[in-house]
Amino acid sequence: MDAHVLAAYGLEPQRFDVRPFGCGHINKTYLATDRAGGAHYILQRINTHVFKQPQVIARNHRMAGDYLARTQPDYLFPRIIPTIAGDDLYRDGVSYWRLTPYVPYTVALNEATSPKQAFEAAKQFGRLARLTAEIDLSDFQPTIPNFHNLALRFESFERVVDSADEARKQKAAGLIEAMLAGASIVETYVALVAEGGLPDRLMHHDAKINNVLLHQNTFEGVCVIDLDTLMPGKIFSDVGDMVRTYVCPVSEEERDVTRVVVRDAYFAALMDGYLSEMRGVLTALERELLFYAGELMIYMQALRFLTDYLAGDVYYPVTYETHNLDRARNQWALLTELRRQSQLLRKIIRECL
Ligand code: GN1
Ligand code: MG
Repeated sequence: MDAHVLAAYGLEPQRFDVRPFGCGHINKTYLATDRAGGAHYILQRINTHVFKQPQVIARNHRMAGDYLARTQPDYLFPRIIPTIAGDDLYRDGVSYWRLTPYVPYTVALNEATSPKQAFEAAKQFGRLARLTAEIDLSDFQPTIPNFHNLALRFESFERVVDSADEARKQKAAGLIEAMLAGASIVETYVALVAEGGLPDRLMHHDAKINNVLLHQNTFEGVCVIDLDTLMPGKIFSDVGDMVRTYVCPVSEEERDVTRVVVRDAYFAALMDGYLSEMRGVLTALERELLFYAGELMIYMQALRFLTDYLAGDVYYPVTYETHNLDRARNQWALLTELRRQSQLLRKIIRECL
């Protein structure tokens, strides 16, 4: 990272230590630490192949921040820090940068290791949704159009199955079959959207466990981070990604699928945490979809990884040849486990409601 990026924010480059931070796939994230102690910042370079209009990210983030500062001044929401020129993004040739405060004494976990962590993390996403339940969404735009549109994701998958490299197709044959056979999830999605009964809400759209900061000692929830897909959406996006990433003891990177299991106590804790904020806000239809949300988002993530494997790894960074295929297999195993336990998990949801 070049020194002039820090300088654009009025930070003296020679005072700061800058290191890569976190494990996001899409943007490049750095932690900038003042060597003399004191300030820490998160500096992010936005991936403009994925986010074609970075100004939309800044705008949504700014509008949500302004609204929350006005209506909930005590709520911790990491707002954008403007450049000294007063801009929300710093443009450096073809790159766009965004600066936010780093919250000290916190951790982001890649896997939950206690139900309390799942409860606390889910509560943070629930709180964000509750506090913005009344926000006027008409000025918010999608930062990635059709991001969680399962019908379109499925179409892209079908297209790539037709055009993919034969060797990759062979390797993935069993999973391709399974994904095609699992398309009833897509039909349910299409029917739901056609009915039009689901309200639009300001959703985070990447409610992974590592996108919440917890207090490093007590694991109490502190705030949500990674606000680049904050945009109008449906309830299943955030609930589904929480199920996808909180209930399993291993992350989507795990290659040994026998370790991919669903921990019902974590499922209960996350539902309880989310509903402790959103119980009174959800509509009847949304309540009915709490289990389906997990199926939908896990299936979609498997589809996205498999599509990328068949397309030749053009979206998710990989470190070895079958990386995306292994991720897809991991997600498929998770979906299978979730469905195997569906009766118990649905009962848990009823009890939490
Ligand atoms: C990407 O970049 P990161 O790691 O925050 C992706 C999410 C996926 C996730 C899977 C913009 O998120 O949708 O769920 O990887 N973000 C984008 O780990 O595609
Ligand atoms: Mg993200």
